[in-house]
Amino acid sequence: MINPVTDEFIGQRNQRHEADLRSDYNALGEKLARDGIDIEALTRKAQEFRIAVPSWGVGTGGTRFARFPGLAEPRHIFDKLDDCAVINRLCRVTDEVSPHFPWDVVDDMSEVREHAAAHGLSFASVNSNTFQDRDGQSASFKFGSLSHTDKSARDIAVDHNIKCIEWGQQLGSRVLTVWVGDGSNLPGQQHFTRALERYLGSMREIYAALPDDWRVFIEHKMFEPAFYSTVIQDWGTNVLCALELGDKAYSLVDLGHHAPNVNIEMIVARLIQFGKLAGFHFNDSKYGDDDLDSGSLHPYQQFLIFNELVDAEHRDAYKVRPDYMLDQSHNVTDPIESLVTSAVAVQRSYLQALLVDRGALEGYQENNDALMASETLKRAFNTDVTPIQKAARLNSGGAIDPIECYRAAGYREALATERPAVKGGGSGIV
Ligand code: PSV
Ligand code: MN
Ligand code: MN
Repeated sequence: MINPVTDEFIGQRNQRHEADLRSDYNALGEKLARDGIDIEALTRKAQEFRIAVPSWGVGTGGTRFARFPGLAEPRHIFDKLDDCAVINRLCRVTDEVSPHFPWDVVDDMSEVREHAAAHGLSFASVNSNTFQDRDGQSASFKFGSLSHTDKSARDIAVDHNIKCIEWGQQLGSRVLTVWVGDGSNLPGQQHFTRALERYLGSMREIYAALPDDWRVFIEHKMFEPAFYSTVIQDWGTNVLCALELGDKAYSLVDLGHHAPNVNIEMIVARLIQFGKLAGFHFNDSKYGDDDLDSGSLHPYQQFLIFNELVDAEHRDAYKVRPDYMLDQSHNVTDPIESLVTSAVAVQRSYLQALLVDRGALEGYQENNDALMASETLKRAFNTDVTPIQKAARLNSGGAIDPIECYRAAGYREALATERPAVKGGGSGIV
């Protein structure tokens, strides 16, 4: 495989930006020092930050209407890992990949693990797919999977999740994420209680198959592909199921899986308080599960979520630290560029949240000074931490300007012959 995005190439491109970065970094360092903040300590935090990328995110996404594949689309998990390696090489915060099964299954999974390791990548949570039928499947998921009325369909779904754990073990993962598309399209179609009982029955079987050091993450979603009701519709049902299953079950928050205007940062605070926050699928949205690039529409909401996360770190409130992952669909951009930009956008929210003066905020909260409490958050949010992020990438061997570097390298063009054009069409509603 030809890969022009080499460490050497990145180093050469960085030379063009180093002088500007040094002066921006020094200016920000002086400004932060006046508030008693050490820019070097923040830069180390930026370098330690990690967020996983989804294997499915590196392929061009689609809508219900069409899919328009780009140049050099990845053909299989090995190509996907090559693309993930480029993302990590540029931004140096995405050294974990989250695979989706059966999309990413091959005969010998040890080859997948070795391929990833050769790129310095390892595996985050594994995701099960019971929202699509396989060829020749004996009972369909059309009316649900883990909650289906037909036991034989439920058994196929349970069995698939158990296989996902086994594939995950071969990859060195220790988390299974379960999202089901189960639900109903018309009032009366489904008995709410019985459907959830069936779901819990299936999940108990999966839970029993978890190895000792594994956890299971439950993902809720308000609608789509079911449009009237979903079995795990919100964080309430999610956390009730996690409590019902036991200590290895946690609730995962995908930002796009809520009604518009829901106070997601407050959900995060509640899940932390009761020790049930699994982690996140980051993305952004305007209307529903739009899967837009993280921080592209609601950077303040993303910052407020990180404000809760950093507050929990500060209070030493975690039993287990939450996992961060991107879960996006890239329909009109190069997925590599979107994933790099999004990883940087999430890292930015984290750094801004680290800037919050927690002592002052607590004082304003205790004294009911609403205006100054809000200003304390905004002061942190309005600080441009870009020089810290650039310096962190430079220190870790990444690109100061990752998109400029990626475009200059001509990665897609170099791979165009090896990865022939694929046809568009079809529906890609998930
Ligand atoms: C569903 O909308 C979802 O967010 C779940 O995480 C799936 O696993 C993922 O998208 C990919 O289809
Ligand atoms: Mn998701
Ligand atoms: Mn989603």
